[in-house]
Amino acid sequence: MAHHTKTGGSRGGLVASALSFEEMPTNGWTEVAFMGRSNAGKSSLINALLGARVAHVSNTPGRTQRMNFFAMVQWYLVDLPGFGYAKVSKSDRVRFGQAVEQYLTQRQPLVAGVLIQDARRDPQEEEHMVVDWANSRNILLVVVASKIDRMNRTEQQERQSVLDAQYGRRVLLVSNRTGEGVPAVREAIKGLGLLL
Ligand SMILES: Nc1nc2c(ncn2[C@@H]2O[C@H](COP(=O)(O)OP(=O)(O)O)[C@@H](O)[C@H]2O)c(=O)[nH]1
Ligand SMILES: [Mg+2]
Repeated sequence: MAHHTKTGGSRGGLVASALSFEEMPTNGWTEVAFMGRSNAGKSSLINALLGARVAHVSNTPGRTQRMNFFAMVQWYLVDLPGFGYAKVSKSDRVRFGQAVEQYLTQRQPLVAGVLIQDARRDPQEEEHMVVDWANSRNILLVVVASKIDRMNRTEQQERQSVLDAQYGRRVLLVSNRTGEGVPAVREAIKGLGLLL
């Protein structure tokens, strides 16, 4: 018992699955929000980062509708619902949209975001909104483009320069399948002063 640290033992543990502020942790740990379109590979990236299957990987878009708080070493990784819930009813879409919007605009411990998109796609309105949100709240944003294992090297280089130009920043290309590029995402998070 004595040689186990409390934080180390619970690393990656789901501590809250929230629909509103009342259900969120109250101890003030820094929060990093993971965002992306459904099916972008967000849960897979979280699992690749933590080296464990903590986040639910689903083939059904929109199944993760709650804001899921995973305990890291004195910070929370927050897995937000994906944008574009194709199979969720319109009222659910509105409700969860508002809850997430309130979280993104008002949550005090939230200092950074990780936006994940499929590297083969161009950013759409939702991705641009995330960039605008981060700029307006002075939130540090890491942009990750997934599924590069689906492209050859030439295509990867082409998408790297196109996405860098579209986002106006360096986009981190990853494969959650092979793990390529994942260490760079880990380093970016550590660069925020957070232990991972
Ligand atoms: N080939 C490939 N498939 C991926 C990658 N990341 C995720 N996927 C697949 O894409 C689908 C959606 O992934 P998931 O992590 O659930 O996406 P989420 O909806 O954004 O959380 C699943 O079938 C994953 O196995 C990747 O880097 N490469
Ligand atoms: Mg998911």
